[in-house]
Amino acid sequence: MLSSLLRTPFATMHKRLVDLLPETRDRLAKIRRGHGNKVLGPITVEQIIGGMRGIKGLLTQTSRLDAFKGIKFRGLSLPECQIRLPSVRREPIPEAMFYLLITGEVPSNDEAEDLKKDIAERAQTFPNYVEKIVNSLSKDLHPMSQLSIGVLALQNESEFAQAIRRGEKRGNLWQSALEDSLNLISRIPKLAAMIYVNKYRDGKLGEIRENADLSENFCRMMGYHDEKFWELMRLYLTIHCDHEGGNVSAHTTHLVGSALSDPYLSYSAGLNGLAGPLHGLANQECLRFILGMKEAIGESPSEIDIEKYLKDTLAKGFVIPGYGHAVLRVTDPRFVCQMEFAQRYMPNDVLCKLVASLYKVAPRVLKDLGKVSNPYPNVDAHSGALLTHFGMTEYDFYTVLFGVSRAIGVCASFVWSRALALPIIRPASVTMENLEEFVRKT
Ligand code: AMX
Repeated sequence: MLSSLLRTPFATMHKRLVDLLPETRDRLAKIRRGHGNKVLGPITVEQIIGGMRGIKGLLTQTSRLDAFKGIKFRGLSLPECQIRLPSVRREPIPEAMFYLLITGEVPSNDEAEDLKKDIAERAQTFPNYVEKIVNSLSKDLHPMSQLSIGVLALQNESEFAQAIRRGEKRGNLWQSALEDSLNLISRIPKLAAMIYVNKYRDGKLGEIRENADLSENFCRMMGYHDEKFWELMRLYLTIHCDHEGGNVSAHTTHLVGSALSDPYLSYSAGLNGLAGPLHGLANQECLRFILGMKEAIGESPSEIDIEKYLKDTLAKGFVIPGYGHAVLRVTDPRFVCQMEFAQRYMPNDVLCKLVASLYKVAPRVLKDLGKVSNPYPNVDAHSGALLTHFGMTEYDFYTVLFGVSRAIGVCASFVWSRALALPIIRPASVTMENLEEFVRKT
């Protein structure tokens, strides 16, 4: 069975995973056997009502989010990833990130290159029937709805679903999960590019190159030929790929996958969560907000003008998009990376300067509200200004870019969830009467 799935191009990553499996399974079994009944933390009534904030209830191998240090991918911070992962210029190629998330190891250039070729090759084979479905969708349909439909349509290709049908042992399901994951990660850029050219261009896809990385090919398909834009997309695809297990898109994918739904069914569900304005959709809202601010108070407003604009926005009952986070309590390192990118490549860009000016004022205004847990910018506060610089102004498409990236992280987690044979997720819930009874007794 294993040999039939050992395709030469990604044999290194696959073989490494095969090596890592017994020891990782053993580590988990030891924890479970020896310490399964130990208590990791209490659960408060507030956490039950308040979106389970801070409850540790998920096992996620690929990344961990620290409230003060930000995201670490397999123990590596973003700047460490930028230094250590194979890149074209400075930003890591997305394939290297997937290798890291899957194996926990930094790939050599050759290993990253193998995976890059495999992904480019898989991208060439896109099912015709899915193309027809996507091309038949109304241009008015939000790009995220189109993306979710497209991923769902790809499900017909699922090797995982076939493995389930033929009664494959649970312990072997990671193999077809990896196969589906590689296909999904390879094909989702084309799906996204089709949505882009159908909705905003003439419907014609650019050609992809066998020796190009996922970022370059994605940009080419959408009709972007500026190498700096490819580099921005590398940054974009790397920083958005994973944010531990509890965020809505990762959590949903994991939850649906725990029912042994295949990666396509699971990620289509995850995308629907990503499309929410408090999660991934915030990136389109951020650019709308910056443009609105520019229109209202000009290109280089004073701090007093910005403060007034923010206060007016809040008074109307709107949030400041791109600010705040459920876990982070500092400026998101993913925002910092993007600010550095702007300073390096486009120091005089008007929108990027506005983003920087907003950063000087918004934390103070949000702090003054007295209720905001984190008044600092998150990943979404900057990306729209960078994309607009290169001509990608269609902000209702931005969450699709997030969706292309997030596939990398959630698929790596999906593979590990099946490799560790994690069970179906089924937490318990309480009624309001249960809570009232509990508080009466305590
Ligand atoms: N502007 C205005 N008010 C904000 C705010 C913001 N940026 N961030 C938080 N608040 C408010 C909340 O609405 C809440 O008000 P309420 O008590 O009247 O309902 C209060 O502050 C406390 O919320 P919190 O504990 O600070 O945040 P949270 O963990 O409940 O929610 C988040 C986190 C991200 C949803 C929230 O900060 C927010 O709505 N931010 C703006 C939208 C955004 O940028 N989302 C993207 C997040 C990153 C991502 O997933 N892509």
